[in-house]
Amino acid sequence: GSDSDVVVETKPKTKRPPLYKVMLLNDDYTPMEFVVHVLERFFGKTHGQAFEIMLTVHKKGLAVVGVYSHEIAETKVAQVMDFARRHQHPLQCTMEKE
Ligand code: TYC
Repeated sequence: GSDSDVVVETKPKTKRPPLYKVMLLNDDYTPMEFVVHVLERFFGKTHGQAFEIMLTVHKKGLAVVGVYSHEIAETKVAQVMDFARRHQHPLQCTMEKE
């Protein structure tokens, strides 16, 4: 009967894909100009933005440089790590789920 009817509402689940923060880590050896170049080349930053972010990493130890889907984040990390390795700089780039 209507007394015992139970209505269970279901939420329409629109799943957004998880996002990943891509971060640069500070070190004592990578030249500042190289980091600025990386931020311009791989993250589409202007020279001014790139310089500011580089200084943040230098002073604080790390900074988020962009937020992307898993596949794009992985590509950015691989591109930066390869570019740094080819230039023999110890620059590290990592990603983390937001
Ligand atoms: N600390 C480096 C230096 O003094 C510069 C630097 C900045 C290195 C940011 C890495 O992600 C980095 N030459």
